[in-house]
Amino acid sequence: MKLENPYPPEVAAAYREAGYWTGQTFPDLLATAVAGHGGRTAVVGTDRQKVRQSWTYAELGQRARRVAGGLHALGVRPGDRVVVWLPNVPEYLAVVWGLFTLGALPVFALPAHRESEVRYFVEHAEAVGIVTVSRHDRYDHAETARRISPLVVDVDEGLPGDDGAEPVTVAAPEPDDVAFLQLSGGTTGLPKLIPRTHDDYLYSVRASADICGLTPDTVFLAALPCAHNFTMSSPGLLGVMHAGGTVVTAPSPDPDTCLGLIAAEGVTMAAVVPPLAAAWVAAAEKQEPDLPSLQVLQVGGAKCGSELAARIGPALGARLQQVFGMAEGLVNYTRLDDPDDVVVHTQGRPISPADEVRVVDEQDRDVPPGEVGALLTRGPYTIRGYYRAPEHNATAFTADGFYRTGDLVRITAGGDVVVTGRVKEQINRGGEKVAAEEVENHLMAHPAVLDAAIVGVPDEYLGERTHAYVIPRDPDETPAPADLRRFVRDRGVAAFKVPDRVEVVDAFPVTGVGKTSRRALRAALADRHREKG
Ligand code: J2J
Repeated sequence: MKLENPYPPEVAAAYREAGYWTGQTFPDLLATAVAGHGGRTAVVGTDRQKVRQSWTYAELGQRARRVAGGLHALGVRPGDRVVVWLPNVPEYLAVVWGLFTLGALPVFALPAHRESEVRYFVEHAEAVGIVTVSRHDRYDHAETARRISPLVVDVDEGLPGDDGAEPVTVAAPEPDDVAFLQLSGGTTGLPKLIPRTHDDYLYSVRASADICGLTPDTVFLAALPCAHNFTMSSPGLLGVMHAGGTVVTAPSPDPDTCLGLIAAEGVTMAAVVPPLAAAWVAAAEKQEPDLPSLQVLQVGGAKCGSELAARIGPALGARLQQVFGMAEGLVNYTRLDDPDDVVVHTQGRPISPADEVRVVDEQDRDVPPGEVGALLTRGPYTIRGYYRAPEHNATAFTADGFYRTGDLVRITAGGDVVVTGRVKEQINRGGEKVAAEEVENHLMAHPAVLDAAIVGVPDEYLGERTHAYVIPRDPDETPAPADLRRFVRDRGVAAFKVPDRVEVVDAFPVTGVGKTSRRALRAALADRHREKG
C-alpha cells in the first residue's frame, strides 16, 4: 500500500539525499538485529501462560517467521491489514514481527479499546482479521473480536504457526510502502488512522535511538501499552531492537510491578506518562528502592509539570528526559546532556535538523520569536495526510503540507519547545487522548439526551479529566449521571473515554450555538467551570 498523500517527489528525494531515508524496511531491521545480535536477549516478560520468557534475537526471528507462516496459512496476505489488540506480553513482538515478515500491516489498537472502536478500525482499514487474547482486564477480547471479524487469532490458544506452519516467502516491501496504521489521539467524531512508511518511521526510530544513547546494554521497560507510539518508537521497543538491546514487557504499569521489574531485570530506561511518573516517584519516595540500573526516565504524552520533573532524579536516581511527540510524526526530546533547567522546564527540541517547525497565530502568520502560538510542522517523518480522510485532511494540514498539531507552544531562545496549551478539541487525560466530539456523539445517542458538550477540567492527578454537560430532551425526565456514564461504557468504548463526571443542565451558557461553534461552547463551559472553582 502506498500513501494517498505522498511526500512531494523533490522533498522525498532530498530526504534520501540527506541520508534520512535509507531504504531500510521493517524486515531489514529485524534481519540486521538477528545478524548483529543473534545471541543477545531481545525480549523478557511473562507470557500469556504466566511463564517468564526470555528470547534472543535469533529466537525472536524464528518466532516471527513461524507466525508469518501461521498467518499465511490462515489466509493473511502481504498488504492485508490486521488489527493487533494485545496487552504487553512477549508475544506482542512475535505477532508484530510476524506481520511485518509477511508484509501485512498491523493496525495498532490499545488494550483498553472496546467493541465500537475495534469495529471501526476493522471496517475503516478493511482489516482481514484481529489478533487478540481471551482474558485481559476482566474482559473477553477474543469473544468481542469474533463478533467483528471472521478471522480472529486468540493468542491464549497459542501463536499462529505454533502447530508447525509452512514457512512463507514473500516479496520484500518497498521502503515507501505504508508499513502499518497507527492510531491518532483524535479530535473528531471518529478516530483517525495514521499511515507510516518504512522509510519515514524507521528514520525517526534510528535517530531517536541515537539521541537517547541506546546500546546493546540498554534494557527498556515497556510500561505503557506497546501500541502507543511513544512506547513503540521514541525510541521505544523499535529503537531498542535497532540498538540490539532488551525489551522488558510490564504486565501492568503500577509502581509495585514496575519498580520490581526495574530492580529484577536491570532496567536502564523506561517511558511513562506524567501521572505514572508521579505514582512511581511517590512509591519510590516512600520505599526508597535500590534501582542502580535505571539511568533514564522518559516522561511524555502530556505535560510534565516542573514540580514533578524536579522530584524524579532524587526519587528514582535517574535522569529525566521529557518527550513531546505525536503519532502523526514530530517528536521532541530534551537531550541527556542538557542543563537541568532545560530538562525540567521544557519539552525539548525536534529529532531532526529537517523538522520544520512554525509557531503561528490564528491567521497562520508567524508570531514573534518566543511568543505563544499554534505549532505547525512538516518533516521527514511527519505525515502529509491521515488514512482515508480527505475532508479532515483539508483542515488538519496547510496547503503546503504542514500538520496542524493543535498544540500551543513557545520556543525558547535556546530552541527548546515549551507546550503551553492547545487549540484542538481534545482532552489530554493524563496522556490518554479523548476527542470531545466522539464522546458527545455517544452521549447524544441516548434517547433522553438533547445535547452534550465535553470539556477538560483540571485534575490534580491526571492533569485534566473529562466533564460532560448534558441537556435532557425533557426537563421532567432528566437521566441520572451514573446511567449516562454506564450508557457510554455499554456502547463499547475504552473506559478512559467515559466522562469522569456528567452534569445535567437546563441549557448551555452560550445561547444559539450550533454545530459550527462547538469550540466556543466548550470554551465557555470550561471557563464557567473554572470560575465556579
Ligand atoms: C505536552 N503535551 C504532550 C508533552 C505529547 C512520544 C511521546 C508522546 C507521544 C504522544 C508520542 C506531550 N507535553 N511532553 O506519539 O512518539 C500531547 C500533544 C500532542 C499529543 C500527541 C511519542 N507529549 N503531548 O503522546 O499521538 O497534544 O502521541 O499533540 O498520543 O499529545 O498524542 P499521541
